[in-house]
Amino acid sequence: MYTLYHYPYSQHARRVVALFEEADIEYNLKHIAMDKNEHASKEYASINPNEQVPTLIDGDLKIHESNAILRYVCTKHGLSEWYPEDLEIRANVEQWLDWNQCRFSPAVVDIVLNKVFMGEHGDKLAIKRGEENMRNLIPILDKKLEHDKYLAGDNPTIADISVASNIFQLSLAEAQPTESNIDTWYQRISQRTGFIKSLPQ
Ligand SMILES: N[C@@H](CCC(=O)N[C@@H](CS)C(=O)NCC(=O)O)C(=O)O
Repeated sequence: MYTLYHYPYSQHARRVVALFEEADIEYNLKHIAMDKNEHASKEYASINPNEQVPTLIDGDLKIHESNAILRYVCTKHGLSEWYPEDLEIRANVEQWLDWNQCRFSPAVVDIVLNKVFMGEHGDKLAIKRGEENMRNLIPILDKKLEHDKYLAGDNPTIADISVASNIFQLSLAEAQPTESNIDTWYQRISQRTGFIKSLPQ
């Protein structure tokens, strides 16, 4: 059975839980107490040298990088509904997975880490940088969803799970986008059972 090193307030870890739940795949969670700096312990660094959650263990295989984990699980279980094989649809899934990691995530982390988790030690300049970047990023996402139900077309994929995990994260800082296309899409994806089960209790 899979073991997932996890922290409930990690959007990167939650997106893997959401996929497991959606696909009805069994898994064990190992809680890494990030609030107690457990991710920076020697023991955990030997599992994930980046000192980050999530890490997936599948037998002798250890994988970090949440989107790589999503792709691995889909490929291993043939979850073509979540990771479509059609080349054009797949290209869109890849595009939004990478957009989420390279463009959206840094802005989300700037805002949520510094506003919520760092408390009074939060970096005000990082919050400002995150908010400025968000002003460019949110219209890109909103426009994409103007005519499409989901990020890669008519059906939800791991790209939606991945990006939606960051939208929930923004809600922790009361910074969730209110644009109508994003809101309509987020209502769809966030009402799915797997997504709900991934949320912090
Ligand atoms: N690119 C990584 C990012 C993982 C990540 O940033 N995890 C955060 C929690 S949401 C973490 O462990 N942060 C601790 C740190 O960077 O020191 C992924 O997608 O898995």
